[in-house]
Amino acid sequence: MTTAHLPAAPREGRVSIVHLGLGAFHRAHQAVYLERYRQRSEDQAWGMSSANLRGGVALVDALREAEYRYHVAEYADSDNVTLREVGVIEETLFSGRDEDGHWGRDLDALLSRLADDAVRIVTLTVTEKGYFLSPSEGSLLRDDPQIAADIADPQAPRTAPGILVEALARRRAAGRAPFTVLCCDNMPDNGKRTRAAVTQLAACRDAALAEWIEREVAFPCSMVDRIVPAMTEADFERLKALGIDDPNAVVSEAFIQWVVEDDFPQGRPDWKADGVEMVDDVAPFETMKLRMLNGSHSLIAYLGALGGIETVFEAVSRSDITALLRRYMLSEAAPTLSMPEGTDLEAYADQLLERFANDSLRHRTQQIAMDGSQKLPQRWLQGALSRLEAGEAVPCTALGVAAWIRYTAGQDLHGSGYKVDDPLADTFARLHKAHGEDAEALVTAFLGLDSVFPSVLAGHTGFVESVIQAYRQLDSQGLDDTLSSLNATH
Ligand code: NAI
Ligand code: CS2
Repeated sequence: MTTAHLPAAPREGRVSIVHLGLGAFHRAHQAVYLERYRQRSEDQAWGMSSANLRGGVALVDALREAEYRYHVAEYADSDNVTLREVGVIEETLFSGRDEDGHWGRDLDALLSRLADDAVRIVTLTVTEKGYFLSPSEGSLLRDDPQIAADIADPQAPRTAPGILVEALARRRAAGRAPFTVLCCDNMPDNGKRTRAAVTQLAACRDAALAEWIEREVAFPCSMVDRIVPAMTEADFERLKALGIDDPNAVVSEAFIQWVVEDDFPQGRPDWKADGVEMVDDVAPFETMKLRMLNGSHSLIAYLGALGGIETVFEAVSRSDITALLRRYMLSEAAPTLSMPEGTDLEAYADQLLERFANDSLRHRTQQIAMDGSQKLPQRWLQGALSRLEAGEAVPCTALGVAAWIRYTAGQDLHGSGYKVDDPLADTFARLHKAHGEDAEALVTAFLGLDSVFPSVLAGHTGFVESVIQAYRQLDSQGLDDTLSSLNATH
């Protein structure tokens, strides 16, 4: 085992970036890029304040306790790990609901921080559902109880869009320039979507504020990539054996990527030398990553969870699953992409399979299976639609959709139960109860969920038929037979 130790940069930075969504990914991605920057630059203008708006209070407090230093264990493979100490977070805040049901413990501090002149960028990783947009149409979910609460009481916001609107309103009232909003969640056009959520919410409060935001605030899009699974007890033990006893540590792969649209009117760290790719248009990279990496991940997640396969690594150690993934990537995802000249999508697919095979990551299929209603449109459905419109079949995607529907029943193919974690979980339970064993009625009802499935897809007879057939086969013959008959058709 080769272990490299990288201590954090000794200097203190000034808080000029606020991050919303202090989860595992933020600690191993945006914070690591800034740590790399601080390691090599004399510039002390860039430090971070990181906040949780929902859940994660224990991490906020534990990081405070640890004086905001923690470790990222970056595994190239099981023999090579870099233990990186990160020290760019200067403050952690929690504005969510505490154990007694009270909201907004550090909300005032967060809003004051966001209104501070020194703050120039706000980054976000609040998961796809944290923007409160309809996944298929991208319009604000005004009837969601949390958004409704932010509309009713905009000065005490609970949601990420609500916090951004209130902070921008304060800056506008004080005659300050706005900050740049940099979304780092896995969504297509993530900057544009964040802008839509923020301006639509602002318009519920003040049309002039909405116009000001539309005109003055930059929302660059970005593509982010690094596999950072939720920590397990085994991960903490593994790190202890390497001398790292750190409750705030995260494990990631060595690979890291950030492609960012260069639109930062208030400035940004000069982080190109740290590997950040600054481009004019992120869309091709984002679509490639969402359809090839995340699309494959979701196939692994639903088929794996149904088949009792616990991790991505275990899934891709099966040749029938890698055959399916390769076929999905090269025949159903790659042909839908318009990449800059010279992009080699076959090499990209090979690299992804290699990354999935990293046996140092315990990336659970159940983790990736979360929030499917928010993920399917951009990972599978938009690509499938364009293939079907071109007269091509999408058998791997149809199997994926069937597996997702079957997964939402809350019981795998061997009868073991699990919790379905999704904003639409109650709707799923209702549909399963109403249609039970009737595959045709069940699939039709699921494809009728218009916040997930575009109506053209739900009305495409060939696609609907192949989902029904895949559902029946999975349910009656199990995973192995379903995969072997699909792989035999290639
Ligand atoms: P995590 O579970 O460690 O953290 C989730 C974060 O989202 C927490 O800070 C939580 O408070 C916040 N959150 C959840 N729902 C929210 C809501 N409704 N409103 C406000 N905040 C909310 O997950 P992790 O690994 O940090 O991933 C978060 C997001 O980062 C993903 O959904 C994805 O979009 C993006 N991402 C994650 C990668 C990974 O491998 N973990 C890689 C690339 C992107
Ligand atoms: C995963 C992603 O949880 C999921 O849905 O597909 O978070 C994946 O790990 C990242 O996008 C990799 O960059």
